[in-house]
Amino acid sequence: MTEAVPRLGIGMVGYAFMGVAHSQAWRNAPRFFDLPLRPDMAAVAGRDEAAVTAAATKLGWSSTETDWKALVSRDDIDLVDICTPGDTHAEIAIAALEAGKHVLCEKPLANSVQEAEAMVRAAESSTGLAMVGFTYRRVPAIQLARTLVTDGRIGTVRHVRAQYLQDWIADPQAPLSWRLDKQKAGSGALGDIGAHIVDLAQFVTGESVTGVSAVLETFVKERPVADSFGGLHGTASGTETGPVTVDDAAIFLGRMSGGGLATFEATRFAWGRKNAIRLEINGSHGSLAFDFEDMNVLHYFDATQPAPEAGFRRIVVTEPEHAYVAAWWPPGHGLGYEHAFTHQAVDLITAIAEHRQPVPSFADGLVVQRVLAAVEQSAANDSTWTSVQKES
Ligand code: 4PW
Repeated sequence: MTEAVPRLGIGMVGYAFMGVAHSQAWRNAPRFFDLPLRPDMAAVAGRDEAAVTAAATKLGWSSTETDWKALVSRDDIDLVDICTPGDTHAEIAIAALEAGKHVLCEKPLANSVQEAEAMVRAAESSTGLAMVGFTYRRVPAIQLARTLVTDGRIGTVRHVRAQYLQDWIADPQAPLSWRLDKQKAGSGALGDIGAHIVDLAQFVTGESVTGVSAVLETFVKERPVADSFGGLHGTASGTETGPVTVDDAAIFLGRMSGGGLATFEATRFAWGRKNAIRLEINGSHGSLAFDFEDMNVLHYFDATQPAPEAGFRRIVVTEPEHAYVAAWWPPGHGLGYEHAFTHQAVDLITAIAEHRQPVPSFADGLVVQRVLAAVEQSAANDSTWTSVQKES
């Protein structure tokens, strides 16, 4: 008789867009991967009792709490999954870590460097393990890009060209959401999507961003107040408007620790670009190019090949040898947005079972937070070159 797989009680705080994505990950991870621990979707927390009860039924959670503190103190919860806006990350994560729980926290880690530092300290002194949700690392083509860079297949990194382009507020009538409120979100396109491309640039190259020169802009300063929201889109039937208190777009130059130069562009005003996360890296003897809107593909140029036959190769990253793919479908059948969340759950569960630090850690989240802070500081000082704070 085989031993039963030990249980890992999950408690999730928040159940909107990210909560839905995380819920499907906890549900699907044990159905496709052989896991050392069985995630048990024990409880979901939200302030509105009727809404959280409906979400629990729809998403597959066994019980509900209307106070996240009650969820954090439950004995049947081993891991607290934070899917709330950034202004609550630090308080919930620190309380959970102090209670000895493991934590998965959505990105960006916090709304300020100070909060992120406190979260790192809490993680260091807890028996719980902590991870930040830079989910796009778990796209198989991104994993392949990192492997090719690590294996020296493009040589020394000269250029990183990173863009995260969306268009969901390009229409000035698109209503306000918490993502446009500095109090809640910390920043706008910078933290919400710019954080991802900073993390991806650092993850794929294995280097860090050491300094930046930045501009931030808010194109539409006043928007309709929303009646309701689903995903990124809301509806507004009234005439009331309110201020946008974050950046709509963030553009910055950076220097990489290996000597290369980087450009970053994060905007929600790129009509037609829905979730275009584009990363192109030029090395001393090759290049890589990725676009999330064609997420199962990585383009690779090998400059060591004879020029007449050295074109960009289009690698379809759906072979069983590629990261995570063997658990899913036959070659060519492809993965989507949600699979990266499932991979994130798999990697976290495995790290917990093996008692090792999951990545990206809260310390990795702090590194990104410091880049975001340097960008804001530079933009506030007429794009003055600003060094990214090193570890203290
Ligand atoms: O992955 C992205 C997020 O980090 C999503 O597409 C939306 O933009 C929601 O928040 C950010």
